[in-house]
Amino acid sequence: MRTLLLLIASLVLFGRAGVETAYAASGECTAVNIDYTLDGEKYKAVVLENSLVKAVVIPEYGGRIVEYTLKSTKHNQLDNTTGNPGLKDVVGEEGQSGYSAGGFAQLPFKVTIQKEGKEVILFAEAASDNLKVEKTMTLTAGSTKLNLKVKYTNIGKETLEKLLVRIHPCISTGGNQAVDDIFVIPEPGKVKKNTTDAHTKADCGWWLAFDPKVKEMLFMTFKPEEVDDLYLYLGGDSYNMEYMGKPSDAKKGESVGMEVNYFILTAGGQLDKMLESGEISAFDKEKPRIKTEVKALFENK
Ligand SMILES: [Ca+2]
Repeated sequence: MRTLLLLIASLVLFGRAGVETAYAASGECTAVNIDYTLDGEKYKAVVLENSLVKAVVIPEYGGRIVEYTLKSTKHNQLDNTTGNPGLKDVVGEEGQSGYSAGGFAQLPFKVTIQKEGKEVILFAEAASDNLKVEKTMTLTAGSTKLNLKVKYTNIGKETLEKLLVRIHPCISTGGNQAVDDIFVIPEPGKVKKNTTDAHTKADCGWWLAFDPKVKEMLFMTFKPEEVDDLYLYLGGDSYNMEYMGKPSDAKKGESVGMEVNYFILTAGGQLDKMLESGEISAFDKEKPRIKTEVKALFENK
């Protein structure tokens, strides 16, 4: 039954190839196939869309997300201008080379749309000799939230040691690169701002980037138990805000994974609603500090 449903979903999806983005009415989330050109290369891409945001995924190019765009301003919050564009994930031994580190960011992924309506869920999968990667990207009606789950499973015979997942987005908050962007990286008892390249222990479950000129914020949440290290990397006018997972051994059949959320805010007041509704969940201890930091940025304090 599941196979049949997936087949139908694929037919529906690919039956609409070539269509430009669909109008996504309020309360509705859609997935549409489009032709997409990036750095002179032509790709088949999938657009996930609701009334507020759209996300463009290129299955054949590592299943990477190359656009996370606020529709009201048309600002893509991801940087597409680097040699390794958009948001991708990799796994490796301690995050370095070995196993297929980086390789999955280039491989073609098989993509299925699992759901459209109140939310749209894109499932992408690919495999190497000893690892299978599965990822799920979800947009929810009436929210800017982009939820991403990645899971790497050992499908070989040998135990893979110290597997470490990295989620690696090239970011351009407010639709342009670093220039004046402000980074807020909380640690217990303190908050770092305007930092240069930094590794920070991932204890608090959130961090953000803010563009003070256009007043757009990329607010990010994650599960501290899955993340060892937050890595802010500034490269010229481009930057990454990278998640480094906790290294863990994976026996045959075992998995390592990570779940993260991205939000786009254009006013401080939006945050209160998101916290109240549970859209930004957990972090009760952190809520007062999140409110203070976000408000101060939007009010230019
Ligand atoms: Ca910016």
